[in-house]
Amino acid sequence: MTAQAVDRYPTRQGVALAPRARHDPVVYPSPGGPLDPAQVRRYAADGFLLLDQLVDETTVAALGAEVDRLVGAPELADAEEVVREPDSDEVRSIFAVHRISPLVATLVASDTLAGVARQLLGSDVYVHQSRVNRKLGFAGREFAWHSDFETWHAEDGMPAARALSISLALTPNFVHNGSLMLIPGSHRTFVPTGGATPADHYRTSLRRQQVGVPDRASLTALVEQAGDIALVTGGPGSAVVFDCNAMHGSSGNMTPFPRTNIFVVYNSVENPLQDPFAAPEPRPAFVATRHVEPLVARQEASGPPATGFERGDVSR
Ligand SMILES: O=C(O)CCC(=O)C(=O)O
Ligand SMILES: [Fe+2]
Repeated sequence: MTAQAVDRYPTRQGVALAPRARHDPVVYPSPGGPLDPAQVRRYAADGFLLLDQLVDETTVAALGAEVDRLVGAPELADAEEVVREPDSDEVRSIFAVHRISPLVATLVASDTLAGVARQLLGSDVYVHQSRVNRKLGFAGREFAWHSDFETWHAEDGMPAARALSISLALTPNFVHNGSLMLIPGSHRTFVPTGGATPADHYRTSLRRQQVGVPDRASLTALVEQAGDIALVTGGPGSAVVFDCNAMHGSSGNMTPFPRTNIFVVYNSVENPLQDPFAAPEPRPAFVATRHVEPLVARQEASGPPATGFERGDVSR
């Protein structure tokens, strides 16, 4: 057991703590990768970057069929990886989906996705978490505003903000079907949350998060500072890469159109998990991998390289 790192991001201490500046870089030096310098600058400034047409149609169709298969698979019906909606039996999320599906494993390890993570994080990376978020038409409920890093730090023991997520759209992400909202620039501020993490918090938080949600005054300040909220829309195969501390959330889906996305969280191999900083026990491995296994590229799972954020549609 390595010594526990100093807690540079106190949160969930049972008292209100003021937001504080992020201590870690957003982008680390690297020899290069799929992104051009303008894209890297944009990511560093906003805390996210849209990658239009990241994955080709055929691959996306295969992934969509794979998700349908997993949702209907009898052997997964009672699996802990499968999380249902708070008010219905519809499948909301499937966690560790790269462990369950070889097709998703190939995607996750592909240079198209992992190469972006390596470039921005400036090191080898491993998968901290993967999941499909389905957000079915009429049934898909919201995700409250949160910073992923706040949870990963408190509940998983992630010491530094040196991780990112890539969300790949398998269905269209429209303006009205519960697409992801991000607060530009919010990644530079760490917003501690109040309360304390209950035992086995993940069992309820993955359905509807209540602890680890920032207060309204802090959220309002972040939005005022940004001047706006970004809504990430795009067709199947489009993706957004966002920093682990970017403040984000999404509304419920009251349209008939499903919004199915695969989320992959890449953490730097130089940022291994410690004991949780503010939780009684670490969460189980299917929500937070505790074993650092650097990704080795499998066969390429995608088509043309990403060609710039201008073509996508981040509406502000
Ligand atoms: O699916 C979404 O819209 C947001 C999901 C999310 O932020 C999460 O699962 O951490
Ligand atoms: Fe999140």
